[in-house]
Amino acid sequence: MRSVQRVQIERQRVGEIALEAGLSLSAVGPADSFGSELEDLLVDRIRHGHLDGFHWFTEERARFSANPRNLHERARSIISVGIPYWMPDIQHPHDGVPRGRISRYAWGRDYHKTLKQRMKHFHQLLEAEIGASIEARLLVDTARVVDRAIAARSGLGWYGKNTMIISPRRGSWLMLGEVVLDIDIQHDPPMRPKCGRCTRCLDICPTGALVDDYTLHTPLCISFQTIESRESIPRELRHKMRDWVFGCDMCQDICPYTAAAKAVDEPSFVPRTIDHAFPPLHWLISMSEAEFREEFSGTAVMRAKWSGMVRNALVALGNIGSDDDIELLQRTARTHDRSIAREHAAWAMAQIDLDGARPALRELAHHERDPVVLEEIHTALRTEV
Ligand code: B12
Ligand code: SF4
Ligand code: SF4
Repeated sequence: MRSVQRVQIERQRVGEIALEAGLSLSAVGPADSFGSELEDLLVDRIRHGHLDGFHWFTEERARFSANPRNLHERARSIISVGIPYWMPDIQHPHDGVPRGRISRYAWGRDYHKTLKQRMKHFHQLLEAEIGASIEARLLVDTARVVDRAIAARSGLGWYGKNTMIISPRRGSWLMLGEVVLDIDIQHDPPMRPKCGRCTRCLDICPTGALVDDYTLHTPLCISFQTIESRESIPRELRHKMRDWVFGCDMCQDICPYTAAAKAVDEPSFVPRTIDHAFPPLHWLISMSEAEFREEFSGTAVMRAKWSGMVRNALVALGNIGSDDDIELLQRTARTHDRSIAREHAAWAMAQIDLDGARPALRELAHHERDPVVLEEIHTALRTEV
């Protein structure tokens, strides 16, 4: 097969082929540079500290990512694709077990793998359809492009004030990828944003991370703290994290468009067991690193790493736990081999019952050698009830 750029393929046929490959949402846009408008916006976000915590999100990267042709110089069209994942039937069990919450996109198989596999299949089907080879780049997440800007320009959906791409009848429950091609396909028109005067997502965000319409301050976002950060969770954010142990869906759950989303039957996003959606906190905290790998390998949860998930589960238990949980917390604070776990366990003990925890905290202070853990213990002991 020879590479051709001016092949004819009906826009509607592209959608049918995408569907056949398991990509139920697709829209076609140009591959042109977004130009200085997007560059300046991203640089402005960086300069205001809205992307603090991502050492890779430099001004150089921002400028590079505003032009998709930096990744594929002969690109002529970008097909923005999405897999929706709204499955309202999977619910929090009311079984008296203290459980955390994992955000919906991470319940099942790692979406990078699913999207890449289906996009590869899509590419093959497109080549078979037109009878020529197509030079393509298949992008999910890690490439230096702004997925949501591409999705918005191609008309896959529109930007909500929560910064999510919202698609008609799917809400924002969709994971995005891009197929960058060297062929011309008729473009779809962009959609107009439809938030109107609504500000529900900004109002409900427990940490105030949505600092303005369409503006997220990353260091305040629970998603950043639970997934990306390898540090201690800032003390002032811990109680705002509630029972979230991986990501956060609150600014999506509240959205009237996402609440009206059509349920999908998407096996790749179904959790292997209910514990992969609402994990028992004792289970997460007591897990060894090997058990964590065995349990979560192949899912997006691996991104937080074992010590991150233990840290997150300790914060969640501090927020929702009771006297029944003190024994586990004390044991973790005394014996866990990761200082970040001992630190957050000490915090959680004090959250549940500060006066009751004082003797145990004093005892811990006696044996602890790590300065950060000691600081956490002394802060708790200095606190008045
Ligand atoms: C870094 C990152 C994060 C960071 C920072 C998020 C952020 N807002 O930048 C953290 C870890 C916090 C995060 C969290 C989440 N993420 Co994330 N993340 C990314 C990643 C890798 C890069 C995002 C980026 O470039 N940000 C830079 C900022 C400046 O871009 P932006 O927010 O899109 O900014 C645009 C808008 O503000 C808009 N805009 C600005 N002003 C105005 C004004 C008007 C009028 C309009 C209309 C628009 C508008 O234009 C800007 C530029 O395009 C992308 C994948 C990728 N490679 O693109 C996934 C991605 C954005 N994440 C995704 C998801 C699912 C999530 C979470 C829902 C996960 C979860 N459940 O916890 C949360 C949602 C939090 C939120 N409300 O955004 C999906 C979003 C899918 C969708 N439907 O939109 C993506 C696209 C991954 C994917 N492959 O699907 N994420
Ligand atoms: S994901 Fe959670 S913390 Fe982050 S902006 Fe949305 S509601 Fe706020
Ligand atoms: S909650 Fe309201 S403001 Fe936020 S994204 Fe949805 S419609 Fe827009």
